[in-house]
Amino acid sequence: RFHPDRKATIITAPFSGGQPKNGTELGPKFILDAGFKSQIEELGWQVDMKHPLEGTNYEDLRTDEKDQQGLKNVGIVSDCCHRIYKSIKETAASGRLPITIGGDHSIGTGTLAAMLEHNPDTCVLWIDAHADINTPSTTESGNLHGCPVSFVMGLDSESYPKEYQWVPKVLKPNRIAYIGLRDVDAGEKEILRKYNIPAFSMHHIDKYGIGKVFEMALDKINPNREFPVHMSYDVDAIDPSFVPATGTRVEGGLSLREGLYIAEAIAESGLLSSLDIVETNPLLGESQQNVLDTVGAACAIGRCAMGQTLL
Ligand code: 5AB
Ligand code: MN
Ligand code: MN
Ligand code: MN
Repeated sequence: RFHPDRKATIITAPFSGGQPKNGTELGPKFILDAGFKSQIEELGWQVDMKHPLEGTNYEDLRTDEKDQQGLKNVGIVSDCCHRIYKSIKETAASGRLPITIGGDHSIGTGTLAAMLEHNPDTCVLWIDAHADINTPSTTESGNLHGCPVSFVMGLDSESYPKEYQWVPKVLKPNRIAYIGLRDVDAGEKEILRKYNIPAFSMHHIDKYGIGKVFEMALDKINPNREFPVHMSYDVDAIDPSFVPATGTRVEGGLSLREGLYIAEAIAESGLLSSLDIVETNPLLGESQQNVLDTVGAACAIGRCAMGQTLL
């Protein structure tokens, strides 16, 4: 419904500065080498590409040191997010659907900021084993891929480093829902409870089934099915037996079918306005097959979200 003329832009985000493992920056290359662009074109989309991080050397700058506040790599994460933000804003303004392929999930700050400024009614489905809503005060790891949601929500904003001052505080707690959660930090649980943020964990999926959970999530944030939806898909939502090559694996995740169902259901709704596919790390995984499985699942998420299985 939101993109009847089927124009999309793939935005590459080869970035690993939001977490400590090498390889996440290779996600976009592997996903593109697997044929992702032509797979989306075969579904009838006109697809172009943008590479907003071209010319940066973030990997050389990434460190494991925490700053005084306990955060890692604030400078490069903020710079990266700002580039992604500008690129997505331009893309959305030109009437195209941005598909951002990561890269680690810290880039979510850039995507959310751009899509919510583009249309403040945008609501967000965050598909993840993790809630990624730590603030600079609650994060224990200091890894900013665990914090992207809090910055755009402006939670605990007095604690934000100056590098993040550009981030618009545009996301309301009643406009985001989670699906797939199973590893949520104590501080994050407090935030989810305090702001009454709809969060569907693996427990809910077992209890109600994925079809019902998807509807329940949309009922919370988009009851009349009238607002555009940004779907931020962390591949670690899916069980590591299907998606092994990712940096923060958590057992007991979505089956591959459940994971793809979510993407199919958002396509079916016609509400998708932008998509992130993040946290593929081709250097992890024990075998070549592990990497192929993970890259294959990342591509399949994209195809399903763009309408592959609609009849
Ligand atoms: B991901 C953890 N909550 O803050 C933290 O992969 C994990 O983007 C964050 O979902 C995982 O470091 C971030 C323990
Ligand atoms: Mn995750
Ligand atoms: Mn994540
Ligand atoms: Mn992860």
